[in-house]
Amino acid sequence: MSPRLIDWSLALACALAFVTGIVSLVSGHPEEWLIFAAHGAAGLWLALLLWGKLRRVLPRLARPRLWDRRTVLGALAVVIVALALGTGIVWVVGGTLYFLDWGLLNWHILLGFALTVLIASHMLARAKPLRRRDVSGRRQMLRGGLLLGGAMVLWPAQQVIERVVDAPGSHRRFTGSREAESYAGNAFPATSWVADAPRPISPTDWRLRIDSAVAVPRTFSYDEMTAAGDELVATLDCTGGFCSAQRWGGMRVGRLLDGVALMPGAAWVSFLSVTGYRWSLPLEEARAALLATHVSGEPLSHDHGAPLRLVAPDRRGFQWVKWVVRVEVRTLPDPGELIAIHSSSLTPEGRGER
Ligand SMILES: Nc1nc2c(c(=O)[nH]1)N[C@H]1C(S)=C(S)[C@@H](COP(=O)(O)O)O[C@H]1N2
Ligand SMILES: [Mo]
Repeated sequence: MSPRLIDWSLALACALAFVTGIVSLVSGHPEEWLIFAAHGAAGLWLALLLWGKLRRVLPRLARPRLWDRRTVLGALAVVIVALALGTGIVWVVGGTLYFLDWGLLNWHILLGFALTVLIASHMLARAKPLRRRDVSGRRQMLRGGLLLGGAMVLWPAQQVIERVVDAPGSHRRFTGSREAESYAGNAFPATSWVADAPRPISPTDWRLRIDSAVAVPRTFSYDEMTAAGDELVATLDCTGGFCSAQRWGGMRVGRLLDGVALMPGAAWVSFLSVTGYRWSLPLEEARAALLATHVSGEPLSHDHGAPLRLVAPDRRGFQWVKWVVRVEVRTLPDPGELIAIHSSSLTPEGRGER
């Protein structure tokens, strides 16, 4: 393959890995498995292409006298690609590694962002346009096609081999997450999206308020929430890489909404934490979700969001708002929630100061 074709294929593979990686963070429904498969295949494609690229640039990299600023950028990109691929591969084969308190998947996500920025700037500094002869010639097209086809065959092959040899990584969920402490009450890991760490909330003083697009705002006490006695089996699946199936207990959001009169146009339901963290669901999906006070028979612990947390089946863990104090019925979606989940740990409540 011509150097230019390799470079443009690398950029395309990286773009594909980046886009599927971002989409995978908000994918939790089993029907969305293809996103995760495409992400895996994009990574394998990147790995195959990288090998071709390295064969070309290694001689130059080995002689520092030939380096210029762009070489340094390129070398850095190679190191980051290797780390991004490496963290993904080690995760898939079942490895565990913590560095500076962060697990493999969190590093993988960070490296993916860094890589995309680097490749984009490397392409701006160094990329040359594709010429007709870069994309013609049977041998060259065959090789390019083989690499792409190879990646698409390697992905399922790797899944099968892993299962046959029962590799430690083969028990992943389709999202890549590893099962932890299912149906064992509060024993599963607790985590925050950024660093939310509010003070414990006393259930006796606590009230849930439901307002906005409702005729008359209303509050619910902890006892009213538990008295509903609704149950839902659902799997919490954190993008950090663990998942846990539980029998959640509390009140169905549908039951909660039936307790107020919705205004015409009500279409979204937003769940707000005492820290300012919030996430919303379309009305119909929200009705089927649960506001949980209990997990597999135990009252929720503080770390898991007591007195009340959202259980949103087939949504990723970061959408399962903890320490819920308010439900806002909305007529429009809430783009601000994307900022709120990143800034909530800066509020006095999020830092546990109030
Ligand atoms: N208020 C609030 N809710 C939150 C978070 C947070 O940081 N603040 N983290 C989310 C993330 S990223 C996950 S994976 C789950 C984790 O729930 P757990 O701690 O019970 O395992 O809670 C979600 N709910
Ligand atoms: Mo998470």
